[in-house]
Amino acid sequence: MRYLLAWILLWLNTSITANDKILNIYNWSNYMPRSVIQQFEKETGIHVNYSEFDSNDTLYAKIKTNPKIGFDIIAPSSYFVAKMRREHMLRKFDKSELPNFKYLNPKLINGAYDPRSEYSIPYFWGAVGIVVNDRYHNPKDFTHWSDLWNPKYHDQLLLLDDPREAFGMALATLGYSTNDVNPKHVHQAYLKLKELMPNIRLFNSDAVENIFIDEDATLGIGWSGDMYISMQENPHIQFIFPQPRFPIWIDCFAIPKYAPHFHNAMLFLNFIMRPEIAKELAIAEGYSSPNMEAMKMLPASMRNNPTFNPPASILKRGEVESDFGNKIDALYEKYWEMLKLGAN
Ligand code: N2P
Repeated sequence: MRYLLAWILLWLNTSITANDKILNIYNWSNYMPRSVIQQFEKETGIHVNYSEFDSNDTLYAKIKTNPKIGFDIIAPSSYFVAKMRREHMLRKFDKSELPNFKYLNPKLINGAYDPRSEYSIPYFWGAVGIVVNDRYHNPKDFTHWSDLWNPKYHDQLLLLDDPREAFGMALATLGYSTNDVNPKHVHQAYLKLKELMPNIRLFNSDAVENIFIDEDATLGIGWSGDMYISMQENPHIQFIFPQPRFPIWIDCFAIPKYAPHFHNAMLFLNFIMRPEIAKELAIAEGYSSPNMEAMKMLPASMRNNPTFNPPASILKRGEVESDFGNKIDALYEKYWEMLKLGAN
């Protein structure tokens, strides 16, 4: 009996130790280079299981339907941090345990979505804009979102498969704020998007870079950093910040309420805020970093590139996506489904 007990204790101990050395990350597609994960594994001895999603909605649904799914790190945009926090889906942490937090830009922390930065840290931020390949189109023809509605672009557009980005664009086209929650305006935006359907060739969010690089689409909307990376491969790609205004998002890292490896998640958060690592991340992914030290370390060619780092004169037309609350979220969901099903 004593022998059996000792054996069980030994087994329990090894399995606890083994579990301890794991971190399960669920991130946006094409959003972190393998080299950074490997460096974390090497430094800590923690094995990372890494998987990807293509929209906030997918991330949210996955955790809502199965809160104990086992993710330790997730990457909601700021307005989903607000929603998930409200619905008690995130685990609070003490940022004083994250010494590298001090490198973050004060303008990008403590936002309304997480006023005391207790549930999230910002990872990257960027904009939604028009993407044009200048071998096929004259970029000068695209200054306003409404230019995409021109019937001559029949069956040519890539639209991000993302209700918030599509509605943001449609609301701006109608002259409203991209964060307008008036149900009448949201309905008008839906009708406006319906008008655009004949011009849409495909919806996609997780292969946008390659689709534009390979010129499988030559016009559409995209996220700034994905396009910054695409331009390095295909210099005919141009990114335009359209009139009159455009959405800005802040993607964050957070720890789900039932994360099995909380301590490892904290180590990871601190690791990616180390300036050298944040710099490597920005170079690999083409997105602006909230890490001020990392931004200083970047080559001037990147810092001065408006797609990567838009100047204040452009940014003043940007609107940070805000949390709408469940009622408006449901309205978006309904219209988005109707739009994609081609319903009336
Ligand atoms: C990266 C996707 C960017 C996410 N491929 C925009 N929220």
